[in-house]
Amino acid sequence: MATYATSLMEDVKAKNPAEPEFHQAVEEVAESLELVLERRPEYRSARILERMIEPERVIMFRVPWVDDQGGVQVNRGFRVEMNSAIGPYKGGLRFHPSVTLGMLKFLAFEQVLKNALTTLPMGGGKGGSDFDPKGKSDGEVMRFCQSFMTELYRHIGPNTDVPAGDIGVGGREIGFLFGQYKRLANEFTGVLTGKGLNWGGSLIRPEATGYGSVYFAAEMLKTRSDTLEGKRCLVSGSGNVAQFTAEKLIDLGATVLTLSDSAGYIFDEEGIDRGKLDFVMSLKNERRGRIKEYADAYPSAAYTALEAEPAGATDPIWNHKADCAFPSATQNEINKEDAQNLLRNGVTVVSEGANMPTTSEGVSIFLDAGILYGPSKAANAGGVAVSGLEMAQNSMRFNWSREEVDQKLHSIMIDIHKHCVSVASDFGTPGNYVNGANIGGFLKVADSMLDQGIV
Ligand code: NDP
Ligand code: 2IT
Repeated sequence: MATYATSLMEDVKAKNPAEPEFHQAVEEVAESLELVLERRPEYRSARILERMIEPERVIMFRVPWVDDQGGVQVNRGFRVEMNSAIGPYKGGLRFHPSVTLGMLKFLAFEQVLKNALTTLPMGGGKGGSDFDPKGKSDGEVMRFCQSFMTELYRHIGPNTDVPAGDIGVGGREIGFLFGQYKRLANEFTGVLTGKGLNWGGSLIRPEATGYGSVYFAAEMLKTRSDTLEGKRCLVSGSGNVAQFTAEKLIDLGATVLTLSDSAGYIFDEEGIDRGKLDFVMSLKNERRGRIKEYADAYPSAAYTALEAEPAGATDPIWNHKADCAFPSATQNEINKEDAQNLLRNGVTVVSEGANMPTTSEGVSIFLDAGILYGPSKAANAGGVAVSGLEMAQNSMRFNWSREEVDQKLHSIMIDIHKHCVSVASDFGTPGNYVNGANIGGFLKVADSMLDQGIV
């Protein structure tokens, strides 16, 4: 690691102890920026990166609620308002027991650069809670969301900070959060994205992250005169991103072999077709069941439980013969050995639907091998891009059709890809989408910060 990144990382670790995911995210960007800071020393003297890694504001609050047995529960709520240089803070809310301040700082930092890449005017933020929606009744989820919003509402607004969904926060949760915001603020505004279609949501927002990740993979393949048709694809997760990644892959003639949840994964040698995907959508979104049930319903599939695996162990989902991988569950789900397994099994395309799903060692392995590796802040930017389009539609008090939003999403993903390719080449690392995304996102935010003075 070069000098500037090394000394920056020493400070980051001393100042932000016990936040390993945040360190990982900053380190990757700092390494890409060595190339930029040599050429543009004014960023260094203005301490742009040092400012960018310090959240503009962090809100941390108590979220008390009453469970179905009448017991009092207490969770912790957060909103990290990271950077507003190019627009209002924008980014999802994650409800998962693993949520900590450090986890959300990593996600908020990534979001700042990702949002800059979308070409739309959005700053970056992230929030959430250590609340686990799994196994909770609708009433419990509603009471939790109402309590969460009772504090959060005073910090957000359509021109200030616009949250959305992430792990554990989908249409149901956004509905409860929006209802409580409206009641407290006495305003009907586009303060959240991912809303229902009847009350200000955008068509294609549920599909956007998964579709976008597939569009990005298709653009990468185009640089090698290839397409997704007939490709064997490994997809992890079975939530929002995984479902619509699978849907678009099926539409484009690829074969989807796997899906997973935190308990295990299914491998279907015959491929997951439209009918089987409908089963998964109803299983996950309506019955809120486990992916294991897929193997009970379809004998062509084998289920492997992961419960006994220690954290950081090799994940067998990445050890099948395939052409493409779409990690769409969570951070660091591909470690060094998983990356090696993917290469050994013939994978030449990785498009990251999840945020930072590959460890630093895994990323180096992909880059050294010269495969088509689309890092999350570029490949999964379609979700927040359509959130930006939802904000635009709310401001206009008008809705675009499904075709119009999908076409805009597609052209945004093409532009992000093109921008990554051109920035990576400008900085002497052609084909390196990590540098392309990190530098491309950074430059827009950095120049805006320079214009706005020391703030
Ligand atoms: P969902 O909650 O809809 O689905 C998450 C899926 O990942 C579930 O299958 C879940 O399994 C699995 N998962 C979550 N945490 C873990 C874990 N610690 N270990 C193993 N499996 C896990 O979330 P999304 O699909 O929205 O998000 C998936 C990823 O995509 C996240 O990294 C998110 O940050 C990222 N992302 C999401 C966007 C969006 O628009 N929703 C936009 C851009 C990125 P289980 O149900 O068992 O927990
Ligand atoms: O990580 C992400 O980009 C998201 N969870 C979506 C954020 C958004 O505001 O739509």
